[in-house]
Amino acid sequence: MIRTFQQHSLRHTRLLDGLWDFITDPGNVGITEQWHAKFPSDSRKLVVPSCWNNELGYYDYIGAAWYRTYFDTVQEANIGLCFEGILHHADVYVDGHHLGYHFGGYTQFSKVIPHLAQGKHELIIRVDSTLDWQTLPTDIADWYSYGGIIRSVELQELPDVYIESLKIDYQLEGDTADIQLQVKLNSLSSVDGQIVVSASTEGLAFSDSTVHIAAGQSSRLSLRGSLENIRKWDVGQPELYTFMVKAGEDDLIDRTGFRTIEVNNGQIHLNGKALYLQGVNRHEEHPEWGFAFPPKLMLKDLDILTDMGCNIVRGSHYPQSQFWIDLLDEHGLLLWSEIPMWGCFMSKETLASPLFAERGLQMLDEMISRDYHHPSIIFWGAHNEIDTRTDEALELTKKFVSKIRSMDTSRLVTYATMHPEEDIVLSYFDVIGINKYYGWYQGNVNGFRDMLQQYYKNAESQGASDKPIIMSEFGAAGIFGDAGWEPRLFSEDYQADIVQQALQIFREDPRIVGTLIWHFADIRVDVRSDRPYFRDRARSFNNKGLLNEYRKPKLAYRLVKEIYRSKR
Ligand code: ADA
Repeated sequence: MIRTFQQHSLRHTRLLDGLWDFITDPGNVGITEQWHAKFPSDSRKLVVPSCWNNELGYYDYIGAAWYRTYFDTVQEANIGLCFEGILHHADVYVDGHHLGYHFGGYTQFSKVIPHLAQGKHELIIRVDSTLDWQTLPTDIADWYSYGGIIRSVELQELPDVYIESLKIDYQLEGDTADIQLQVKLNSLSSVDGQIVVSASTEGLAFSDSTVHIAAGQSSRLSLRGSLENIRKWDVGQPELYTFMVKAGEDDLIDRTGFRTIEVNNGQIHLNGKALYLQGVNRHEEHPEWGFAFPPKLMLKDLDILTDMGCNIVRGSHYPQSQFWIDLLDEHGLLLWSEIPMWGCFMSKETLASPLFAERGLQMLDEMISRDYHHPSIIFWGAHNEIDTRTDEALELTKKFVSKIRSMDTSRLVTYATMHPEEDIVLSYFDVIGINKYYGWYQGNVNGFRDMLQQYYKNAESQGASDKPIIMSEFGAAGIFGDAGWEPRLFSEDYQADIVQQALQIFREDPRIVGTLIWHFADIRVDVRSDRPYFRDRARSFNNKGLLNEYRKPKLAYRLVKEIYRSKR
C-alpha cells in the first residue's frame, strides 16, 4: 500500500500499479467467453491508479469498464490482493474465477487466494461508476463523478498463518500509557499448529505469547503492556510510536500517537487544553488526476495548509488516502474524516432505504477499521447536509452514531447540518458542524448572526447548548484572476470580502470553536446538460477554493492566511 512508512519487513509485497488493459462496456455485455477473447484487441492501456475520465474521449463516461493485468507466482503461494480504492462497484476475477464484489470507492478491501499454483495469472476487475438513489454518494453530489481504480493495488504473499489485523488501544494516566494490542491471525493451513507472537514499540517489548491455531480457522489474542514517560502527539508536535508485531513468518508494522480528546464546558480539549480549530475543507481532487491524487501533490497541499496557518482539515466528503493521513500524522495537523453521505438534495426515500443504510454502515466500518490508529483524526463525521429536520434522518443518525461509538470511543462524533435552526438530531453528537452560505446563497453576510441566535434557541430546547460548534462550511465563489476595484459576484474581491467578514463574526463568538472554510481549492463539478443541478458553477467548477484547481492562491487565500496567523 502507498504509505509513508514500510508496513512489512517479512511479508513480501509488491504493487501491481502500472499499465493495465482497459475497455469500457457501455452495454454491460459482460465477460462472456467470446468477449473475453476480444479483450486484448479492442482494449487500450490505462495507468493504474487513475480515473478514466481524465483521458481523452472518456471525460463524461459513467458506467462499466474492465481492467486487466497479469502477475506471476514463482511457486505455489497464498496470495492477498489489496485494493485501496475503486470507484464505485468492483468485481474481482483471478484466472476467470469471481473472487467477490465490493461497493464503495474510498475505502480499501482485500481478497485472499489460498495455495495459488505457480505460474502466470490473470487479474481482471470490472469497475462500474454508476451511482443511483441508494448509493453513497447518490447520483447527485457536488463533485465530479469519476470512475476507475483510483488508488494502488498491492499483491501480498501470505504465509500459511498470517496476521489479518492489529488494533492498538490505550488509556492514558498522566504520562503513562496502558496499552492493549489485539491481533487477529488466520490459518490457510490444512493442519493445526502453534505460533509465537511477539510485539514491541519504542521502549516496550510485550511478553511473547504462544497461540494454538486450528487448520483453516482464525484466532485472536491480546497483549498488554505499560509505557512510562510517553511523548504526547499534539498539534504541531507529531510524536509517533511505531508498533511491530511478528507472528511466525509474518509481520505487521503500524504507528499511532498518544493523546486525549474530550469535550469540556463547550470546548474541545486535546491533551487537556482547549483547542481553537482553523482550517479548510479539502477534496482529494485535481483536474488532471481526478481522485487518483498523487503523493507529490499531497506534499504540496500540506505545505500550503501549513503556510495558511491551518491546524485542521476536513476530508470532504469521503475517506481520503492513507498517504495523506500519514502526512497529517507526521506534521501534527488534525483531520475530520467522513463517509460520502452528501445529502443536500437527498430524498426521504433514500434516507429510509435499508440498502442505503447498510452501505453507509459498511463504509463507516471500513473507514474506522482502516484509520483507527491515526492520531491526526479527531472527528468521525456521520453525514453532510441531510435533512436533519426529518424522522428519517433521525433514525439513520441513531444507527450511524451508535455504529461509530461501538467501534471507537476515543474520538468525537460530528456531522454537518444545513438546518441548524430546526435540526432534531443535535443531542446525538459531541460537536455540531454548521454549513451556511450567507453572502452567497443566503443573502447578506450579517445573516450569520441571526442564524446563530436561532440555532442557540434550538440547541437550548433540545438540551444541546453545551455542544461545541464548528462553522464547517461557509464561503463564496471567486474566479481566479477576476480581480478589480469593486467586489462583484464571482470576483476574487467578493469572495475575499465574504470570507473575511464571516471569519470576523465567528471569531468573536465564544461558542464557536473552529472554522472550516469552503473550500481549499477549486474542484471539478458534475454539471450535466440534462440535469438541473449546479447550474451556477462557472467553468463547471466549484469556484469557492481559496486556491484555484492548480493551487494558485486567490486574494482570499492571502487574507485567510493573515487572519489564521493572527491572534483571536
Ligand atoms: C454544501 C456542500 C459542499 C458544496 C457547497 C457549495 O455545503 O456540503 O459539498 O456543495 O455546499 O459549494 O455549495
